[in-house]
Amino acid sequence: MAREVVTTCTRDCPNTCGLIAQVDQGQVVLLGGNPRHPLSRGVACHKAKEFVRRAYSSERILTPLRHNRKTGVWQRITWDSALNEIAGRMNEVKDQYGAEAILYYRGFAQRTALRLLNERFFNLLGGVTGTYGTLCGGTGQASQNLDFGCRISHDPLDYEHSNSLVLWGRNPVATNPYLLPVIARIRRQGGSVILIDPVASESKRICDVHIQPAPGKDAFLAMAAAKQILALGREDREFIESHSQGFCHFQRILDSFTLQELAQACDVPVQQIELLADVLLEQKPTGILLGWGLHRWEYAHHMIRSIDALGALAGLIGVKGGGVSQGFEEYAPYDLDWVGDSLHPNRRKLLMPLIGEEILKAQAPPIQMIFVTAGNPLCMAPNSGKVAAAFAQVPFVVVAGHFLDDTAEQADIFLPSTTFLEEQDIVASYGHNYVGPVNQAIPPQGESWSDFELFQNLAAYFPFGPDFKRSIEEWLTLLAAPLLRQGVTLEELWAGPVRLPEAPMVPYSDRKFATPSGRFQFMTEFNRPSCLEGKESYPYQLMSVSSYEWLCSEMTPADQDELTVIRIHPKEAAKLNLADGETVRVISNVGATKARLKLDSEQRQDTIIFPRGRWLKSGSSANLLTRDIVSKVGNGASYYETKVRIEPI
Ligand SMILES: Nc1nc2c(c(=O)[nH]1)N[C@H]1C(S)=C(S)[C@@H](COP(=O)(O)OP(=O)(O)OC[C@H]3O[C@@H](n4cnc5c(=O)[nH]c(N)nc54)[C@H](O)[C@@H]3O)O[C@H]1N2
Ligand SMILES: Nc1nc2c(c(=O)[nH]1)N[C@H]1C(S)=C(S)[C@@H](COP(=O)(O)OP(=O)(O)OC[C@H]3O[C@@H](n4cnc5c(=O)[nH]c(N)nc54)[C@H](O)[C@@H]3O)O[C@H]1N2
Ligand code: SF4
Ligand SMILES: [Mo]
Repeated sequence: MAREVVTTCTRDCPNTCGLIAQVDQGQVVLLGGNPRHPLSRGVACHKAKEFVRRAYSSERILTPLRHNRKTGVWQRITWDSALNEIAGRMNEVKDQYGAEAILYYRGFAQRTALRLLNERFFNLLGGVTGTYGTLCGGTGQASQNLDFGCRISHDPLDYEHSNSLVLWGRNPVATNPYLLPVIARIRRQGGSVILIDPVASESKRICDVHIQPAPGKDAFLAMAAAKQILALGREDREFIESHSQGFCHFQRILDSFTLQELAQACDVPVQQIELLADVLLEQKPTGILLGWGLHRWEYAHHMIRSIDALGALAGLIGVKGGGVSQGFEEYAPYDLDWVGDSLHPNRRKLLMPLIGEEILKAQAPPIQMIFVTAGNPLCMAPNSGKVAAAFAQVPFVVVAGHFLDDTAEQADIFLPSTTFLEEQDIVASYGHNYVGPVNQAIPPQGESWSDFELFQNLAAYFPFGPDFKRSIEEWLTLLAAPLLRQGVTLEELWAGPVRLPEAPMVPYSDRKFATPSGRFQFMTEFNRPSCLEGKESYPYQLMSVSSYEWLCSEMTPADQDELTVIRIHPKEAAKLNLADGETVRVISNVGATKARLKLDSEQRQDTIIFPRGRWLKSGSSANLLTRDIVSKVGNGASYYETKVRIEPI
């Protein structure tokens, strides 16, 4: 008889599904959805099944390893000798260069409560160098903070009140399945679901209309729809006059363009702009959902702020079933004092989107040691070539993970990590308002340790060891204290998903905004970004989007034998004399890589769609091409500001 363990998917995914692991004779035989989770409602995605395969993969590394980076020889070692060597090197580096010569790089792969203690370890060790900025969602948050004071998204359960939906740069079929029943319900009831995406993504087939703007030009599209609403005299005057600030400046920006000019700038027919405005006006309330694709532009804030402004004009702010929503703060429920950042308020931080460059140029002290958990920056940070060069020059690298991926291959010491199936913890979400239990379904595989166990045991080598030595239950009681104060118990948290008691269903329904004026803030400035690269040599915008099949770079070494399948419009392929299935070289001003071509007449002619995540060692990796530049607002990685050309091999 299989045993059922209630748990939660902790992977880097906004869905954070409630899961049930069926365990038979100590093995997970099925990982399915928990019917008691109000959003995932018993459904888990195809990647959950894949995750079980990953957890049991014969290629997963289950013992600590030492690596001779010169000869390439890997050697199995004990945890004792691994920790001894790491602690010794930490002390040496600290004594010789100071703690800032150690860089702690925390990736995004797991965002559970106990992961906060990883940071605590490094704060107790001394003010090591950390990171700031993000490869993921910070740009959107920072941009929306400018308009709303504090970004708060509608509870996804609130979309039950929406009569229409706009998916603006979001691909729920691949990345966010809890939206699928919402979309189906709206359409069943005759409402429209509009996809706005330069890429014809997997979500196109579940939407009524696909608006396919030129990449990175959504600000013009949002402004065009706003202009149309104003031309019809249908803007929400009451909201504008009583609850907003800066509207006249925004209107001045709109006045500097004609509707035709805006339509041309985003390359969307006027008729589709009229349709968008019509849906916002006639199918109220419309939920506007921003995805993460929008963040990866240098001027992403223009796009996001224009969309916020459009939502405000259309009367969607603070309204049931409406709103302009994006993400949630997955660490909001916890007491962040335990991270210990205040111990070293002035410690050095490197800008994550420029991590290669930042490591290379770090001086006084130069980086002597890097410790990576839950990340694969060599593959996933922009400009992989530079990141690899930076790691190569650092004398001592420790990587904790599951497989020998690109980053692990640069390690001197590799530490085997558990998967969430092997851990006890809790996890909040960046895609909704539920905290879920992570209950241990199976014992740690091989000699793998959770990050918690790793840092607790490593702490024992230092004077602050006793501080760390508390049980999981004790730590969670401390970390989740704000939740417990709101009446939630740890027992409840471990039994199933718990909604954050204070999270609003409909933010800003009281029309209060944490902006300096207390009002919604319209965008008041718009400087048109110029195109940085020559059109002729690199004619295609590289859209290095999420893959439907896999999550970030979480694949196995065996998956690296194939080339990434990239999509291009057949007319462009014909111009270049390239055939479907052909192997090509993709070249940017940063680097080059190989890929397999697939012709797709639904794509724009000025884009190449290149799913991110395949490793460098496959010779077919998106970030060998991406430029390392940082967004103007929010310190985000502007991956999509990359142009490429392709050639036959
Ligand atoms: N299957 C799968 N699921 C995943 C992931 C994965 O790798 N694979 N990754 C996870 C992670 S880390 C995250 S952050 C989320 C991301 O979740 P999503 O935001 O849904 O996914 P993305 O692929 O990042 O971007 C969504 C869409 O934005 C579009 N886009 C890009 N630029 C523009 C633009 O200028 N304008 C408009 N309108 N659209 C644009 C892209 O073409 C893409 O189709 O998904 C998570 N879930
Ligand atoms: N070109 C391009 N690149 C992108 C993006 C893009 O749109 N285009 N999007 C970006 C986005 S949204 C994101 S979030 C980042 C993700 O970037 P990263 O977080 O760097 O990449 P992942 O692939 O999630 O890293 C997974 C690694 O974490 C390890 N791991 C998993 N769980 C654990 C654990 O519990 N403990 C430890 N120690 N290790 C663990 C896995 O074994 C694996 O090595 O990539 C970004 N990269
Ligand atoms: S949708 Fe996301 S959270 Fe849900 S099972 Fe799949 S990967 Fe995990
Ligand atoms: Mo992400």
